[in-house]
Amino acid sequence: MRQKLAAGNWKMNGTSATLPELKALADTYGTAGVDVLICPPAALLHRAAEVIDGSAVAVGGQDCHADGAGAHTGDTSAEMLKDAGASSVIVGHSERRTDHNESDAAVCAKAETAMATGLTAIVCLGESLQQRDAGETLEVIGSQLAGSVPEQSTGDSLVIAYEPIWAIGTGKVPTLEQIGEVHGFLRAQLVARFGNEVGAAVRLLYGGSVKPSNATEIFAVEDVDGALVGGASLKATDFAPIIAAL
Ligand code: G2H
Repeated sequence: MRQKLAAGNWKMNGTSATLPELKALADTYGTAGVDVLICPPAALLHRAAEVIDGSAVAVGGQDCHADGAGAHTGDTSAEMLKDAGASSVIVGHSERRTDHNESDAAVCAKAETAMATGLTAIVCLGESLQQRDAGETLEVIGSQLAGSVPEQSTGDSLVIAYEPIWAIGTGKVPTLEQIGEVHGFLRAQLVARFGNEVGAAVRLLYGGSVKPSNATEIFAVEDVDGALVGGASLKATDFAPIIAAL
């Protein structure tokens, strides 16, 4: 039985003034059977970890470098995230793949380092609208999965987030059939590559314009084990009903 996961990605939003939203969430949430994770910007992580201390809410990073340490100005290592209190890190979000030209191999290297450091890697995948319209969705997703997910992945160290690029921050959401098709494909690919036990244990999140109003129907789709939520994770009053829908 896979534990449901509601993961919030604050992206480059939030300041110390946003931390009371996290406090409100931490004070309210500890639902049995549901993991709650917030990934604030790296500069806020330490303070966010203090805010959630003793609660059922966890914090994570939004990216890490593939190297353990070194001359990489502006980057953050997996060890630093862990030291600041993170349990997980998002890697390969489409905004990083686009803004920083991250390839599947680069994402895989980051995920490997995260796992070796003891963090759960939340590996993001997703097709563009052009690729969907061309009927290439499963081919693209299969290729990203093969290239971005490390060989040593386990049911605990790996989470996959399916985020169609055209649904991110746009208010557009795939049909439930489209979500189900991709999640079913991902599950089958994971089982084929890692075997039944690991393949069945990896959690598959849907991400892209998840809101309180659409969460219930999305979570009812087979093999959707939770969500990676952007905009609607910034306010406790938006994120709480999404958690409750799981
Ligand atoms: C997709 C998602 C969070 P939003 O990027 O990862 O953002 O929910 O704002 O579409």
